[in-house]
Order: sequence, then C-alpha cells, then structure tokens
Amino acid sequence: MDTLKQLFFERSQAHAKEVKELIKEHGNKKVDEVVIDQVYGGMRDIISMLWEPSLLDAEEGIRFRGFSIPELREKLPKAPNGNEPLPEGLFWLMLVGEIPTAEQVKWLSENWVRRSNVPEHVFKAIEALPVDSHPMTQFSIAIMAMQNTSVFAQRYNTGMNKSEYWDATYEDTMNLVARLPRIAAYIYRRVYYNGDHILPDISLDWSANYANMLGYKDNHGFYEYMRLFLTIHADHEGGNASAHTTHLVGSTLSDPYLAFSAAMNALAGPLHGLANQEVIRWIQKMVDTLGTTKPTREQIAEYVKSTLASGRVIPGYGHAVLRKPDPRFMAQRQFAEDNVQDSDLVKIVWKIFDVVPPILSSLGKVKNPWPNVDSHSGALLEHYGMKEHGYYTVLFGVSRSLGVLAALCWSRALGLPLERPKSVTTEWLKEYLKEQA
Ligand code: HAX
Repeated sequence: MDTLKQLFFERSQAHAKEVKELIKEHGNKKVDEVVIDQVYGGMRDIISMLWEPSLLDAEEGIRFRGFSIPELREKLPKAPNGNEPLPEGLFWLMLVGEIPTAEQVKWLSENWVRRSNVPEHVFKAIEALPVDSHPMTQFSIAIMAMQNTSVFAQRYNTGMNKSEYWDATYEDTMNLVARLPRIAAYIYRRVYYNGDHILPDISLDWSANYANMLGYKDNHGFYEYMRLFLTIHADHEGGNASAHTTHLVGSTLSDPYLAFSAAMNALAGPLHGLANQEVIRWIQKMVDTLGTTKPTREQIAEYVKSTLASGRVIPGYGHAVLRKPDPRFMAQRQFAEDNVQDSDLVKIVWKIFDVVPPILSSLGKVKNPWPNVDSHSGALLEHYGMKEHGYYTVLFGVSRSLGVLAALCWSRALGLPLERPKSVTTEWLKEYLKEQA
C-alpha cells in the first residue's frame, strides 16, 4: 500500500469510528430548520450533507481542513524557485488532513506521472466529436470514455466487500486526477491548434506539465499562475453544484468516472463554472461596444446598467453563500499586482470591482454584490496568452477534481448512504399551512 493510501486508511478508519459514536450519541439532535423560502429557493443554507475536505464561511470564505487561502499560499510546498502552492499538496491536505512535506508532494507528483497514461480509445472518443463541440462537452465525454478502466466498477462486478469501497475509490481517484491534464490539454490542442499535440514532460509537476502540454513551455509565469489557479479552484465545500453532483451521483455507487463526469456537466452551466468564460466575453463585448480598452468607471457603470436592464446577470459577481469579496478573487488580484504590469484587461477587472458592488447593492435584491472566483481568472489567462475563452471552464474542471474526488474517497470510507432528500408539491405545502393554521 502506498504512503498516502496507508495514511488515508488510518485516518479514515479512526474518523469513521468517531462518526459512528457521534451519530449514536447525538443522531437525533437538530442542526437546522427549513422554511418554505428554502424549499422554493434552491435549498440555500440547509445543513444536510457531510463534506470533510473544506468548509465555507459566508464572511471569511473557504477553509481547506482549517486553512484559509492566504495560509495555503504560505504553508503548502512550492516548486523549486516558485512562490505559489503546488495543488498536489492541497490534495494531500484534503485527503488526510495535514500539510504534506516537500518530499511527500514530490512523491505524489511522481505517482501521478506513473498513473497518467490515457488509453488510446479515449482520444478516439474525443476525435469522434465535432471539433466545435464545447470543450466542456468533450471533457465530460472523455472522462466517461475512461469509465471502462474503473477499478471500482471492475471490483464491484466481482463481488467487492463494502469494506473495500474506499480502496477502489482511492485507486480510481488517483488514476483519474493523474490523467486529466493530458485529456484536457489534448482537447485544447485539438480545438485551437489543429491537433498539434504536445507530449507530457514527466520531469514537471502536475500543473507545469499541464501548462506545458497546453503549449506554454518554459513559461514560468504561467506555470505559477496555473499552480495558484489549480489550487484555489479545487474545492468550495459540498453544496455547490459540481461538488454536490459528485456526491449525489457517487452515492448510488456509480464509480468516480461517472460521478466526476456528471460534476463537469454541472460545472459547465453559466451560473457556476462557465462564468469564467462569460466574464471575459462580457468584458470583451464592453470593450468593443465602448470602442476603448481603457474605459472610465463612468463608462463601465453605464455598461453594467445596460446589461442589467436587458435582463441578464453581471457574470463573476454574486454568490449563493459568500457575503464578502471572494478570497479566491483576492488571491488572484494579489497575484496580478505582484506579477502583471500593464494589462488593460486586468485594470478593467479592478475598475469593475470598484463599480459593480454599489450598483448591484442598489437593486435591493442581490444578496452578495461582490466578485466571485470567476471574475478575475480570464484577465490573467489572457495576459499569459490564453485567449480561447471557451476553454477556461476546463481548467476549472481539472482543478475541481482534487476536492470532489477527495471528498468521494471520504464518502466511501465513511460508508455514507444513497442520497435521497424529500421533495413536496405546492399542494402539499398549502395543506401543511392549513393544518398549521
Ligand atoms: N447580476 C445581476 N443580478 C444578480 C446577480 C448578478 N451578478 N447575482 C444575483 N442577482 C440577482 C438574482 O438573479 C436574483 O434575481 P431574481 O430575484 O430576479 O431572480 C436576485 O439577485 C437574488 O439572487 P441571490 O440570492 O443574491 O443569488 P443566488 O444565490 O440566487 O445566485 C449566483 C447566486 C452566483 C447564481 C448569482 O449571484 C449569479 O447569477 N451571478 C452571476 C453568475 C456567476 O458569476 N456565477 C458564478 C458563481 C460562482 C461559482 O459558482 N463559480 O463557479
């Protein structure tokens, strides 16, 4: 058994015992109440699922196993000569609950290299799709195409004991995460570079190798941004649509390939991960409409108002849980301050940050007028030369695998059951209200 697997086994067994006792002693205690607003309002804030890798606070933002994003940037191991955390370290932290050493992270990078071979039929499945299929569609299908290699599915078919589910899920998770950069880069080069593919460089870490296969060889600025990007997009507790989808689909004992592919379909919606594509397209349209790459705050305000007047949302702003500027936005802003000079797009993003919150607040209905994670990434990607906006959500998806699959390992280790909340009809609610009256 490898070191990480052994550690995960020990931690999760001990934790499972603790959880069992907690349920036995406190299982019937209330943690929440549900009001009708929540039934109609997308189940906001209802405490109803378990997610061990991270926890979101509305005011403070995300913490991964107790560590905030600034803390992760300081404490997680970095590449030689790098300043940004390696996402391998975050995966380790989410899986076993402790910050790894540089050697442990190196081991993980190398282990993923060994697992990264993508079966040939997966590339054929991608090639069978029209080249103009959205990159997220190609990504989701490529993940599905790997399902025939699922260790979980194979072992389940031969009568795997429940007590081994965690083991097979761990194997699938590690293989899937290891292969994603190759698949994701293949889609990028297929769609935007006439299929001129770049082979992996196994001497590089997970993020730099991905960046290299995208076509950014030796671009150390981009390598660093990718390390930060792939770290901060990894997880955002369990209730967001891509995480919750993984949890829901996985709870049927669908294997990790099926569950993660489904998650990518959720991420591909414009209210979720596709927002990073929408943000940059919206800014591009603004620049074209105003005829300047250096719009004033007044011009931006007018443009924002015209977007709202046409019944559309301002992409990159608002959040279902957060009530402050997203620390993932702030981390990217700081990265831009430290690393990027003279980008008109970055300056526009910062001006939008000044202009949008008061306008959204003035509407009186928007609960969070502040920027979210997707508000900044496009300007930085453009700065490093990645102008293919339709691809941005795939980058998010590669990162998201780390959190949702670590969580899936935990769900299997704790033996969490099939998810099945209760729904009601409006008729039922009316009857209920009559009875209460
Ligand atoms: N622009 C305009 N109106 C907005 C808005 C925005 N950015 N954010 C919220 N609102 C509106 C809602 O559409 C809603 O209007 P109606 O009552 O007329 O339907 C009202 O304000 C109340 O919404 P809310 O309670 O504040 O927000 P929700 O929890 O319902 O929705 C969303 C959260 C993120 C979906 C929302 O803020 C939004 O649509 N934002 C723009 C899209 C976006 O950036 N999505 C990415 C979010 C982060 C993420 O998941 N990244 O992957």
